Amino acid sequence: MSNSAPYLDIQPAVAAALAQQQAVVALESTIISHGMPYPQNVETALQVEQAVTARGAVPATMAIMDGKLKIGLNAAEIERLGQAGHAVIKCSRRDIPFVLNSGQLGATTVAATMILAAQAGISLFATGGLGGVHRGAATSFDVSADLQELAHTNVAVVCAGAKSILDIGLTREYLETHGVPVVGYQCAALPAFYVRDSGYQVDYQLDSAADIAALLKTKWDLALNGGVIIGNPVPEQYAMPNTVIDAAITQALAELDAQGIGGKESTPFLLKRVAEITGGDSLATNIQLVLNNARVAADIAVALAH
Ligand code: PSU
Ligand code: MN
Repeated sequence: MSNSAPYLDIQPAVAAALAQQQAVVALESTIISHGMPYPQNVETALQVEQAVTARGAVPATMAIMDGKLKIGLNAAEIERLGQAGHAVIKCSRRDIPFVLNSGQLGATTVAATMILAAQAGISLFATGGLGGVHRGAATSFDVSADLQELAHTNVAVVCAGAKSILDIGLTREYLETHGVPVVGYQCAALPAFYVRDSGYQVDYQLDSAADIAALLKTKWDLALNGGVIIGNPVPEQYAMPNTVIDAAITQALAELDAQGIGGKESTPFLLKRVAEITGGDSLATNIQLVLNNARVAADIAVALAH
């Protein structure tokens, strides 16, 4: 049993929805501080919240702020995170107690957002892309803590797959070993963020929010603990050409190597460089896929609440 209640600051609208067992969707904040430039990061975060609300669920953006685990942020708090950008501490599981006790500003990764969501009793979460097994992990040992969290924590993550800055094949193997199902929402191919097809299949395709909610219920009723990945491809009209993305990723990876960047800096560096190399196109794609994931997560949360 955890004793997390004194550490949580749950926004009133989120607390009310949880008390009445209404649909809530968790949202992460590393995507705001480290995943997109200002001011598009703030604009997108607010639009994502509106997309969740429009589908009948309550959004809860997570962060660590003023010595509290924040379950739900207001617009001023989202602005604060977005403006501070890379000055905000990127928090995964490891970082939570330190940043909390120091009173510093922390943004939550997928792993940390799952932890906060689970503490608050939220089981659906929408984001852009997951962390995973990095290319060259056989020697770097760089495997995102997101994958370990999915192995243990009962939160379903709607995402557009993982960027091919990662080794998607090895990421799939890791998830299989740890019993994390990868579901395709209306798709058989696992999406790869900017593109609709990573070249890998999902484990199971499900075509409705109700079917996915039923899967989550069965998994957790059976105490098969851990998360579920719901891959939701970027809408066709916003997908990017494979060649453009592949070239940008190859260049960003070479720069990462040349500069000897590792640890928690790797993913933000790669995200930033890919966005810079591809210019505004990739940012537009990024925004659209996050909005699309928010809608699907809200639909599943509503179905699960019924
Ligand atoms: N991938 C993206 N966008 C992101 C991230 C990953 O396409 O914003 C962020 C998420 O917060 C994810 C984190 O949880 O990076 C993973 O970081 P790491 O690889 O250091 O675990
Ligand atoms: Mn890493």
